[in-house]
Amino acid sequence: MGILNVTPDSFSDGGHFNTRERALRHAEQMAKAGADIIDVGGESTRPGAAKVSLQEELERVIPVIEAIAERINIAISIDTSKAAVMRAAVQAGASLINDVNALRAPEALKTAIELHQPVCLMHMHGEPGTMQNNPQYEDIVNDVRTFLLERAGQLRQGGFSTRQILLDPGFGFGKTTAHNLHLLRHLATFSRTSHPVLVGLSRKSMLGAITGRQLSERLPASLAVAYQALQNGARILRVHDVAPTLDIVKVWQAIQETP
Ligand code: 8Y7
Repeated sequence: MGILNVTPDSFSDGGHFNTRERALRHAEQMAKAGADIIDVGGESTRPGAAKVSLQEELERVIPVIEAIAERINIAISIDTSKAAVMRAAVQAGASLINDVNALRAPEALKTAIELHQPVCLMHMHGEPGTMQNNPQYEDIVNDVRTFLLERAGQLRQGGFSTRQILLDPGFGFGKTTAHNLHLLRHLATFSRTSHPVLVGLSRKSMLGAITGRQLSERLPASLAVAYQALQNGARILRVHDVAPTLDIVKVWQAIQETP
């Protein structure tokens, strides 16, 4: 899964044309590099990021989804927590809902059930603005697992099958580096549920904490954790660097297929 952030660039003159064109080119590059899914997001969920209005989020992501659906043969995921964005995105061609808030926003659960597209439920402790302020857990693996299975149960009651509900422990969302490492080490707890497991570790700050590297220098560390995630049962990797990630997926697969 290649990450496509659709947030206005500093060169755009108030309109969204440059942003859209750049987003489409980036999507084309990731598709060519071998991505199976493009995850389109219009609201930054990074710690401390400003919230985006519904209108603004729709204006950012919907034209991009329409353009990708029209021009590229690839699955499109919509990264949103808002019910109205989910609805418009699926209408425009998205076939996966990626919600870092696990359908807790008003109407989100009901809307996802109506739309009946696969959903990725991600665990987040607290709110983006404050989630990194001393997060605490009783037992992180169990707490995250219990939360995700409760949310999954809601979708199952709405007629979803286990395979249509992806689980994601939400690396970096209200977690210390120690919490993240513990979740990665015990990721098999999530794959053992029979739900597909999706992870987002690409360039995250825990990798900066471990290696001392800036964002732009975190590819080797990102590949190392991607490999470990595959080994522990993850089947969808949400990444910035599609081509290098696909290489490590191929190496991992070749090793798995060897007796
Ligand atoms: C994740 C995510 C982000 C993640 C899923 C970033 C939207 C922060 N991280 N969605 N989104 N899982 N499912 O660094 O880990 O990419 S945004």
